[in-house]
Amino acid sequence: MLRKVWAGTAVGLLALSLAACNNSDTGGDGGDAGSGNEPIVLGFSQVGAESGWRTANTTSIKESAAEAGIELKFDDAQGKQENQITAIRNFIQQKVDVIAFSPKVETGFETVLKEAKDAGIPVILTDRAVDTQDKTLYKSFLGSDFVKEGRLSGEWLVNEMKSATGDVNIVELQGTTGSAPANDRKKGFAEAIAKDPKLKVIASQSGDFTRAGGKQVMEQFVKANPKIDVLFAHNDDMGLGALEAITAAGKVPGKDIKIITIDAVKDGMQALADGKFNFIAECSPLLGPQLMELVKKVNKGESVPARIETQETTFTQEQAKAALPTRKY
Ligand code: GYE
Repeated sequence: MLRKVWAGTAVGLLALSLAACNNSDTGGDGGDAGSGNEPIVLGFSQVGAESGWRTANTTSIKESAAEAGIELKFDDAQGKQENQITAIRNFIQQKVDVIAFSPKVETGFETVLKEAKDAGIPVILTDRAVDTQDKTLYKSFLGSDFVKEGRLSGEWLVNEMKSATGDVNIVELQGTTGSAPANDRKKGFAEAIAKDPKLKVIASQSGDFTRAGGKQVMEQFVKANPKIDVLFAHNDDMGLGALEAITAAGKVPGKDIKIITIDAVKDGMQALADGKFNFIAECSPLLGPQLMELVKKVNKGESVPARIETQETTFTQEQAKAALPTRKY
Protein backbone atom coordinates (compact mmCIF):
# COMPACT_ATOMS: atom_id res chain seq x y z
CA MET A 1 0.00 0.00 0.00
CA LEU A 2 2.63 2.43 1.15
CA ARG A 3 4.75 1.59 -1.84
CA LYS A 4 1.85 2.46 -4.18
CA VAL A 5 1.40 5.82 -2.54
CA TRP A 6 5.07 6.53 -2.81
CA ALA A 7 5.43 5.16 -6.33
CA GLY A 8 4.57 8.23 -8.32
CA THR A 9 5.90 10.86 -5.98
CA ALA A 10 8.98 9.70 -4.19
CA VAL A 11 10.69 7.06 -6.24
CA GLY A 12 14.10 8.18 -5.05
CA LEU A 13 13.13 7.99 -1.42
CA LEU A 14 11.66 4.52 -1.90
CA ALA A 15 14.82 3.29 -3.55
CA LEU A 16 16.82 4.60 -0.61
CA SER A 17 14.59 2.96 1.96
CA LEU A 18 14.71 -0.40 0.14
CA ALA A 19 18.47 -0.19 -0.02
CA ALA A 20 18.51 0.36 3.73
CA CYS A 21 16.37 -2.77 4.19
CA ASN A 22 18.72 -4.85 2.14
CA ASN A 23 21.72 -3.63 4.05
CA SER A 24 20.30 -4.50 7.42
CA ASP A 25 19.48 -7.98 6.21
CA THR A 26 22.94 -8.97 5.07
CA GLY A 27 24.27 -11.87 7.06
CA GLY A 28 20.99 -12.46 8.83
CA ASP A 29 18.74 -15.23 7.67
CA GLY A 30 15.48 -14.06 9.06
CA GLY A 31 13.96 -12.35 6.04
CA ASP A 32 12.91 -8.85 6.92
CA ALA A 33 13.87 -8.99 10.58
CA GLY A 34 15.55 -5.82 11.71
CA SER A 35 14.52 -3.97 8.59
CA GLY A 36 11.99 -1.88 10.44
CA ASN A 37 9.06 -3.81 8.97
CA GLU A 38 9.16 -6.87 11.17
CA PRO A 39 10.68 -7.20 14.60
CA ILE A 40 13.63 -9.50 15.22
CA VAL A 41 12.38 -12.75 16.74
CA LEU A 42 14.46 -14.01 19.65
CA GLY A 43 13.98 -17.48 21.13
CA PHE A 44 15.19 -17.56 24.72
CA SER A 45 15.47 -20.73 26.80
CA GLN A 46 15.67 -20.02 30.53
CA VAL A 47 16.92 -22.63 33.02
CA GLY A 48 14.01 -22.28 35.41
CA ALA A 49 13.05 -20.19 38.44
CA GLU A 50 15.31 -21.72 41.07
CA SER A 51 16.50 -18.53 42.75
CA GLY A 52 15.99 -14.81 43.30
CA TRP A 53 18.82 -14.27 40.82
CA ARG A 54 16.97 -16.23 38.14
CA THR A 55 13.72 -14.33 38.68
CA ALA A 56 15.55 -11.00 38.33
CA ASN A 57 17.31 -12.32 35.21
CA THR A 58 14.01 -13.34 33.59
CA THR A 59 12.47 -9.93 34.34
CA SER A 60 15.51 -8.18 32.87
CA ILE A 61 15.33 -10.21 29.65
CA LYS A 62 11.58 -9.73 29.18
CA GLU A 63 11.70 -5.98 29.90
CA SER A 64 14.73 -5.36 27.70
CA ALA A 65 13.24 -7.27 24.76
CA ALA A 66 10.07 -5.17 24.98
CA GLU A 67 12.10 -1.95 25.20
CA ALA A 68 14.25 -2.94 22.22
CA GLY A 69 11.21 -3.87 20.10
CA ILE A 70 12.40 -7.47 19.86
CA GLU A 71 9.75 -10.20 19.72
CA LEU A 72 10.60 -12.64 22.49
CA LYS A 73 9.65 -16.30 22.50
CA PHE A 74 10.42 -17.23 26.11
CA ASP A 75 10.62 -20.80 27.37
CA ASP A 76 11.10 -21.85 31.01
CA ALA A 77 12.81 -25.27 31.11
CA GLN A 78 11.81 -25.80 34.76
CA GLY A 79 15.29 -26.91 35.70
CA LYS A 80 15.52 -29.68 33.09
CA GLN A 81 18.23 -29.84 30.44
CA GLU A 82 16.05 -31.97 28.16
CA ASN A 83 13.40 -29.25 28.20
CA GLN A 84 16.03 -26.72 27.12
CA ILE A 85 17.06 -28.94 24.22
CA THR A 86 13.41 -29.34 23.16
CA ALA A 87 12.86 -25.57 23.40
CA ILE A 88 15.89 -24.87 21.22
CA ARG A 89 14.68 -27.43 18.64
CA ASN A 90 11.28 -25.71 18.61
CA PHE A 91 12.95 -22.33 18.05
CA ILE A 92 14.86 -23.82 15.10
CA GLN A 93 11.63 -25.19 13.61
CA GLN A 94 9.92 -21.85 14.06
CA LYS A 95 12.85 -20.23 12.22
CA VAL A 96 13.47 -17.56 14.86
CA ASP A 97 16.14 -15.02 13.93
CA VAL A 98 18.38 -15.51 16.98
CA ILE A 99 18.50 -18.06 19.81
CA ALA A 100 19.83 -17.21 23.28
CA PHE A 101 19.92 -19.45 26.30
CA SER A 102 21.32 -19.96 29.74
CA PRO A 103 22.61 -23.55 29.67
CA LYS A 104 21.77 -25.47 32.82
CA VAL A 105 24.98 -27.49 32.72
CA GLU A 106 28.21 -27.26 30.74
CA THR A 107 27.94 -30.48 28.75
CA GLY A 108 25.40 -32.14 26.46
CA PHE A 109 24.38 -29.21 24.25
CA GLU A 110 26.76 -29.87 21.34
CA THR A 111 24.26 -31.68 19.09
CA VAL A 112 21.48 -29.12 19.36
CA LEU A 113 23.98 -26.28 18.91
CA LYS A 114 25.11 -27.94 15.67
CA GLU A 115 21.48 -28.15 14.54
CA ALA A 116 21.08 -24.40 15.10
CA LYS A 117 24.30 -23.69 13.24
CA ASP A 118 23.23 -25.87 10.30
CA ALA A 119 19.93 -23.99 10.19
CA GLY A 120 21.89 -20.72 10.02
CA ILE A 121 20.49 -19.39 13.29
CA PRO A 122 23.03 -17.56 15.45
CA VAL A 123 23.19 -18.55 19.13
CA ILE A 124 24.21 -16.39 22.08
CA LEU A 125 24.99 -17.92 25.47
CA THR A 126 23.90 -15.85 28.44
CA ASP A 127 24.87 -16.25 32.09
CA ARG A 128 26.31 -19.79 31.90
CA ALA A 129 28.86 -21.26 29.52
CA VAL A 130 29.01 -24.60 27.75
CA ASP A 131 32.06 -26.79 27.45
CA THR A 132 32.30 -27.51 23.70
CA GLN A 133 35.38 -28.16 21.57
CA ASP A 134 33.87 -26.21 18.69
CA LYS A 135 33.74 -22.55 19.66
CA THR A 136 31.98 -21.62 16.40
CA LEU A 137 28.74 -23.16 17.71
CA TYR A 138 27.86 -19.88 19.39
CA LYS A 139 28.58 -16.24 18.60
CA SER A 140 29.18 -14.88 22.07
CA PHE A 141 29.02 -15.65 25.78
CA LEU A 142 27.64 -12.86 27.96
CA GLY A 143 27.99 -13.41 31.69
CA SER A 144 30.03 -13.30 34.86
CA ASP A 145 33.48 -14.59 35.70
CA PHE A 146 32.41 -17.27 38.21
CA VAL A 147 35.98 -18.31 39.05
CA LYS A 148 36.65 -14.72 40.09
CA GLU A 149 33.53 -14.67 42.30
CA GLY A 150 34.79 -17.80 44.09
CA ARG A 151 38.26 -16.36 44.39
CA LEU A 152 37.04 -13.04 45.84
CA SER A 153 34.98 -15.01 48.40
CA GLY A 154 38.03 -17.06 49.38
CA GLU A 155 40.32 -14.03 49.57
CA TRP A 156 37.91 -12.29 51.93
CA LEU A 157 37.97 -15.36 54.18
CA VAL A 158 41.77 -15.64 54.17
CA ASN A 159 41.94 -12.05 55.39
CA GLU A 160 39.11 -12.45 57.91
CA MET A 161 40.79 -15.50 59.47
CA LYS A 162 44.36 -14.29 59.36
CA SER A 163 44.75 -14.08 63.13
CA ALA A 164 42.59 -17.13 63.98
CA THR A 165 44.35 -19.99 65.70
CA GLY A 166 43.66 -23.65 64.95
CA ASP A 167 41.74 -25.16 62.06
CA VAL A 168 38.93 -23.20 60.42
CA ASN A 169 36.28 -25.72 59.35
CA ILE A 170 34.39 -24.72 56.21
CA VAL A 171 31.30 -26.34 54.72
CA GLU A 172 30.38 -25.62 51.10
CA LEU A 173 26.94 -25.59 49.50
CA GLN A 174 27.53 -26.08 45.81
CA GLY A 175 25.20 -24.94 43.06
CA THR A 176 23.60 -27.26 40.51
CA THR A 177 25.92 -30.18 39.79
CA GLY A 178 27.71 -29.77 36.48
CA SER A 179 26.72 -26.11 36.03
CA ALA A 180 29.37 -23.56 35.12
CA PRO A 181 28.79 -21.42 38.25
CA ALA A 182 29.07 -24.43 40.58
CA ASN A 183 32.24 -25.75 38.91
CA ASP A 184 33.91 -22.36 38.67
CA ARG A 185 32.97 -20.92 42.07
CA LYS A 186 34.25 -24.06 43.77
CA LYS A 187 37.49 -23.81 41.83
CA GLY A 188 38.10 -20.10 42.52
CA PHE A 189 37.34 -20.47 46.23
CA ALA A 190 39.61 -23.52 46.60
CA GLU A 191 42.46 -21.69 44.88
CA ALA A 192 42.17 -18.68 47.18
CA ILE A 193 41.94 -20.56 50.49
CA ALA A 194 44.85 -22.84 49.52
CA LYS A 195 47.05 -19.91 50.62
CA ASP A 196 46.25 -20.63 54.27
CA PRO A 197 46.54 -24.30 55.32
CA LYS A 198 44.37 -23.84 58.42
CA LEU A 199 41.35 -23.18 56.16
CA LYS A 200 39.80 -26.58 55.51
CA VAL A 201 36.70 -27.55 53.51
CA ILE A 202 35.34 -30.41 55.64
CA ALA A 203 32.14 -31.03 53.63
CA SER A 204 30.92 -29.97 50.19
CA GLN A 205 27.64 -30.90 48.58
CA SER A 206 25.10 -29.56 46.08
CA GLY A 207 22.03 -27.69 47.29
CA ASP A 208 20.97 -27.13 43.65
CA PHE A 209 20.90 -23.31 44.02
CA THR A 210 17.57 -23.44 45.93
CA ARG A 211 16.53 -22.40 49.44
CA ALA A 212 15.03 -25.82 50.13
CA GLY A 213 18.23 -27.52 48.95
CA GLY A 214 20.39 -25.22 51.09
CA LYS A 215 18.32 -25.89 54.18
CA GLN A 216 18.27 -29.65 53.72
CA VAL A 217 21.99 -30.06 53.07
CA MET A 218 22.93 -27.66 55.88
CA GLU A 219 20.82 -29.76 58.28
CA GLN A 220 22.96 -32.76 57.37
CA PHE A 221 26.15 -30.73 57.70
CA VAL A 222 25.34 -29.50 61.23
CA LYS A 223 24.32 -32.99 62.34
CA ALA A 224 27.49 -34.61 61.03
CA ASN A 225 29.99 -31.90 62.03
CA PRO A 226 30.05 -30.54 65.59
CA LYS A 227 32.46 -27.72 64.71
CA ILE A 228 31.58 -25.63 61.65
CA ASP A 229 33.16 -22.16 61.51
CA VAL A 230 32.25 -21.04 58.00
CA LEU A 231 29.62 -21.69 55.35
CA PHE A 232 30.44 -20.89 51.74
CA ALA A 233 27.21 -21.05 49.70
CA HIS A 234 27.37 -20.70 45.92
CA ASN A 235 24.31 -18.43 45.97
CA ASP A 236 22.22 -16.28 48.33
CA ASP A 237 19.19 -18.57 48.22
CA MET A 238 21.06 -21.61 49.55
CA GLY A 239 22.59 -19.40 52.25
CA LEU A 240 19.10 -18.15 53.20
CA GLY A 241 17.81 -21.73 53.41
CA ALA A 242 20.83 -22.71 55.52
CA LEU A 243 20.04 -19.92 58.03
CA GLU A 244 17.05 -21.93 59.23
CA ALA A 245 19.12 -25.08 59.73
CA ILE A 246 21.80 -23.14 61.61
CA THR A 247 19.32 -21.42 63.91
CA ALA A 248 17.48 -24.71 64.53
CA ALA A 249 20.81 -26.22 65.60
CA GLY A 250 21.13 -23.49 68.25
CA LYS A 251 23.91 -21.55 66.50
CA VAL A 252 24.01 -17.89 65.62
CA PRO A 253 24.47 -17.27 61.87
CA GLY A 254 27.03 -14.59 61.11
CA LYS A 255 28.73 -15.13 64.49
CA ASP A 256 29.14 -18.83 65.41
CA ILE A 257 29.14 -19.68 61.72
CA LYS A 258 30.37 -17.02 59.29
CA ILE A 259 28.49 -17.06 56.00
CA ILE A 260 29.79 -16.14 52.56
CA THR A 261 27.44 -16.22 49.56
CA ILE A 262 27.30 -15.10 45.92
CA ASP A 263 24.70 -13.05 43.95
CA ALA A 264 23.69 -10.06 46.13
CA VAL A 265 19.95 -10.20 45.47
CA LYS A 266 17.80 -8.16 47.83
CA ASP A 267 17.05 -10.93 50.36
CA GLY A 268 20.73 -11.81 50.51
CA MET A 269 21.69 -8.17 50.98
CA GLN A 270 19.11 -7.86 53.76
CA ALA A 271 20.63 -10.87 55.56
CA LEU A 272 24.06 -9.29 55.16
CA ALA A 273 22.88 -5.91 56.46
CA ASP A 274 21.23 -7.71 59.41
CA GLY A 275 24.52 -9.40 60.32
CA LYS A 276 23.39 -12.93 59.43
CA PHE A 277 25.66 -13.14 56.40
CA ASN A 278 29.24 -11.83 56.48
CA PHE A 279 30.22 -11.31 52.85
CA ILE A 280 28.66 -11.47 49.37
CA ALA A 281 30.39 -11.54 46.00
CA GLU A 282 28.04 -9.92 43.52
CA CYS A 283 26.79 -11.68 40.38
CA SER A 284 24.59 -9.43 38.27
CA PRO A 285 21.41 -10.90 36.74
CA LEU A 286 20.67 -7.74 34.72
CA LEU A 287 21.88 -9.13 31.42
CA GLY A 288 18.88 -8.07 29.32
CA PRO A 289 20.06 -4.74 27.86
CA GLN A 290 23.44 -6.11 26.74
CA LEU A 291 21.81 -9.23 25.36
CA MET A 292 19.43 -7.21 23.18
CA GLU A 293 22.35 -5.19 21.78
CA LEU A 294 24.10 -8.45 20.90
CA VAL A 295 20.94 -9.87 19.32
CA LYS A 296 20.63 -6.84 17.04
CA LYS A 297 24.25 -7.12 16.00
CA VAL A 298 24.34 -10.85 15.27
CA ASN A 299 21.06 -10.54 13.38
CA LYS A 300 22.76 -8.04 11.08
CA GLY A 301 25.70 -10.39 10.67
CA GLU A 302 28.05 -8.02 12.51
CA SER A 303 30.91 -9.56 14.41
CA VAL A 304 30.66 -9.48 18.21
CA PRO A 305 33.17 -10.20 20.99
CA ALA A 306 33.41 -13.91 21.82
CA ARG A 307 33.22 -13.09 25.54
CA ILE A 308 31.47 -10.20 27.31
CA GLU A 309 32.04 -10.06 31.04
CA THR A 310 29.56 -8.57 33.48
CA GLN A 311 30.88 -5.86 35.83
CA GLU A 312 30.55 -6.78 39.49
CA THR A 313 31.61 -5.88 43.00
CA THR A 314 31.60 -7.35 46.53
CA PHE A 315 29.75 -6.38 49.72
CA THR A 316 30.59 -6.38 53.43
CA GLN A 317 27.87 -5.88 56.05
CA GLU A 318 28.44 -2.10 56.13
CA GLN A 319 28.41 -1.84 52.34
CA ALA A 320 25.18 -3.86 52.20
CA LYS A 321 23.50 -1.44 54.63
CA ALA A 322 24.48 1.46 52.37
CA ALA A 323 23.45 -0.25 49.11
CA LEU A 324 20.18 -1.83 50.24
CA PRO A 325 17.83 1.18 49.97
CA THR A 326 18.52 1.54 46.25
CA ARG A 327 18.89 -2.14 45.39
CA LYS A 328 16.49 -2.91 42.54
CA TYR A 329 16.28 -6.68 42.72
O1 GYE B 1 24.21 -17.41 40.92
C1 GYE B 1 22.18 -18.63 41.03
C2 GYE B 1 21.30 -19.10 39.94
O2 GYE B 1 23.85 -19.00 36.77
C3 GYE B 1 24.78 -17.10 37.76
O3 GYE B 1 22.18 -19.45 38.91
C4 GYE B 1 23.65 -18.03 37.73
C5 GYE B 1 23.36 -18.70 39.04
C6 GYE B 1 23.09 -17.78 40.22
O4 GYE B 1 20.40 -20.02 40.30
O5 GYE B 1 21.51 -17.94 42.03
